Amino acid sequence: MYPPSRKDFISLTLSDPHSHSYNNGKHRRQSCWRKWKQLSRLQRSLVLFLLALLLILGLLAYPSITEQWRGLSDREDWLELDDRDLKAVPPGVKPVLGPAAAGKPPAPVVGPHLGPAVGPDSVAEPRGPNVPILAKPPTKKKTFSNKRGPPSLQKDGNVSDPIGGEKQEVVEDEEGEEDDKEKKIVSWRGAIIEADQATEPPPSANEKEAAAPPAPANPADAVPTEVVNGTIDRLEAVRDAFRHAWKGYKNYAWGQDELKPISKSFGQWFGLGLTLIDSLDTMWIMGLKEEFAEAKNWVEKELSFDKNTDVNLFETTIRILGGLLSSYHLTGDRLFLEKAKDLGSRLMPAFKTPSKIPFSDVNIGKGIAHPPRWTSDSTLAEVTSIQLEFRELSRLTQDPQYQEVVNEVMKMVHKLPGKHDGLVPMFINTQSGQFTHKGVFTLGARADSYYEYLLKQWIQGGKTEDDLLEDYLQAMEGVRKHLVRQTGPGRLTFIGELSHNRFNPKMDHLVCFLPGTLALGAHNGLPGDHMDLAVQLMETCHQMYKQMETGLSPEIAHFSLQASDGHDVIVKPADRHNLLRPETVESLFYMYRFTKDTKYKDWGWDILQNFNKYTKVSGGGYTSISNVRDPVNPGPRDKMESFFLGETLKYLYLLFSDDMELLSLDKYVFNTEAHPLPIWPSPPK
Ligand code: DMJ
Repeated sequence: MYPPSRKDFISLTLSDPHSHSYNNGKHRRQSCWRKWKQLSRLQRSLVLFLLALLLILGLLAYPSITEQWRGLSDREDWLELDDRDLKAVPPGVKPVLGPAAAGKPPAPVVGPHLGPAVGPDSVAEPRGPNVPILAKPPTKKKTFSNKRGPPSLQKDGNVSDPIGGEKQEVVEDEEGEEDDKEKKIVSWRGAIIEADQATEPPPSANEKEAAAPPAPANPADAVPTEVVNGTIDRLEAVRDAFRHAWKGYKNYAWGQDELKPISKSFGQWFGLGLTLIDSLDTMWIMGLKEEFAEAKNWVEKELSFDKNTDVNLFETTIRILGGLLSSYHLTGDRLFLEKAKDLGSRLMPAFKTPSKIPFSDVNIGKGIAHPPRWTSDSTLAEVTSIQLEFRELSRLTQDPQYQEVVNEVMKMVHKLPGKHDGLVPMFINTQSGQFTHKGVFTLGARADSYYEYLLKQWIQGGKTEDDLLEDYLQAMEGVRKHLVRQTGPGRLTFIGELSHNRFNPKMDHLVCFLPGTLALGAHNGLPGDHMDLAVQLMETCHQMYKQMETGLSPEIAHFSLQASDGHDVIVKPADRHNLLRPETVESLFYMYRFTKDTKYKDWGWDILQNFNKYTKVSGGGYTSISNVRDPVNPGPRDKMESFFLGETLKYLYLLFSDDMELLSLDKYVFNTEAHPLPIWPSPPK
């Protein structure tokens, strides 16, 4: 005998009729069967009919029950998806820069990115009618409060408890609002961007993971926004960034050299309104008329060069003289030319040296120039990157003195011994006129714009000055021969440095001007392989951003030469800062103009977003940061360099514009501070 394993089992097992052991269940089943046998045939048929009827009714009711059940489980899936998506959304608004960094409560943030005002309680609506907003889930989740575990484990008590239940509803509603905020996200080229991602806070520690760019929740949302909206939104995003930067400058540093956006104060360098003048032509190009008018008014009423102040010849030339000349060309307003003339004449004493190689500093009030206190050397890039501006000043004023002094410098450098296949040392002595500190060759700090201005002077002058072209071509050959290498892991092409015949795989972010310059040369008829190198270097500069946790480049990158090394880009602790520099976006602009490859726009767009994410300061302004490897605490440095407005944002704007006639590269040449100057008309033959 096999006893039933469970007492409530409907057993069909026949028991052993000979068994005498006591079994109550068996006994009951036997008496049921006996009773069934005692029923008449009619009674048995009736019972069977009723059972069959019950079965049919049960089957008919099944779909609606399962439907209800499926509905419930679907929504639960939905909620899970919702949670996942929320994790993927970049962190919300929790300002840490600005007042918050100083332990003060965060002020509402003005979001320049996709809407006018974004704060903890407001979310910017994306511009344009067609910006896709991800489908919004139902906000009330209280029907499914079991997502939070059994009622007994819920903080606010059992949901069936009317008091606890009410409390629960309030909590759920608040969360619904939270969800609303978080789900206002737009998709842009496959990346999901929170509508107010343009706000400055880096993510908090536990949000770090969420800061990684998420995959779109819905493939339909991966449609590139550019296709949907056209380029206008990107242009507007740059304008917004400019307005935000300008707001900080206007509120806390008006008429001063540089904004300190965290402390809401300013820093002085020359005391000449550096940021204001550096920004003039950017505002004009962006069509920011009101801002331009206010700034012009300041130039007219407040700007005076009759000041007992020491200025750096190079910086003052490229930022202020260049800014004034460019503003004159764009507006036709002679105010700017008069100011440029005044400044140019005050800089001239710098050239009164035994060698005619200018001193680095000049007191524009007293008319006295001098080298830095510790040396009589000048930096090579500084004395060879003032030519575009001085030459143009001569052309405009019909006064040859400016052109003569800078041409003399170029002639001397052209003839000077000590170059290495066209590569130049970093210093030149103002007494002897000779190179000093020989043996170190770089395309980074102290030498960079020497190479840039060889090509650009040649273009400015109508491609007639052969010495400039010769020096440029020779130098690019020297670069190829001595400084170009590829990384081991990812075969990235980079430009290293040479120090007494030892190669150092180190590249300043400053070197990222080179892809743009090489492309400009190729566009002007120089060898096609210059363009090939430009394409490769552009990729590397892009990777210098992409491989960082903040998506922003360090000031200096080192590169791995061994294939076994894990990473292409290595950043030393002292080099992790980012000063909002323009060189990469500058090159992206040239590359897009000459190739029309939209990936360059996309790379620039990523950079703008990361500037917005990690360097934007509430209350106005952007700040340089100390650590591009730490998205949680990038370390705001409390300084907005004037070139962020003069160059970085201008190049981003021009990159996103498809108007090739907006500062056509066949009509203008940009100085090294992004101030466009006209290419001279060819002399009549
Ligand atoms: C600018 O002032 C100029 O572009 C200069 O040639 C290099 N340094 C800064 C920007 O990084």
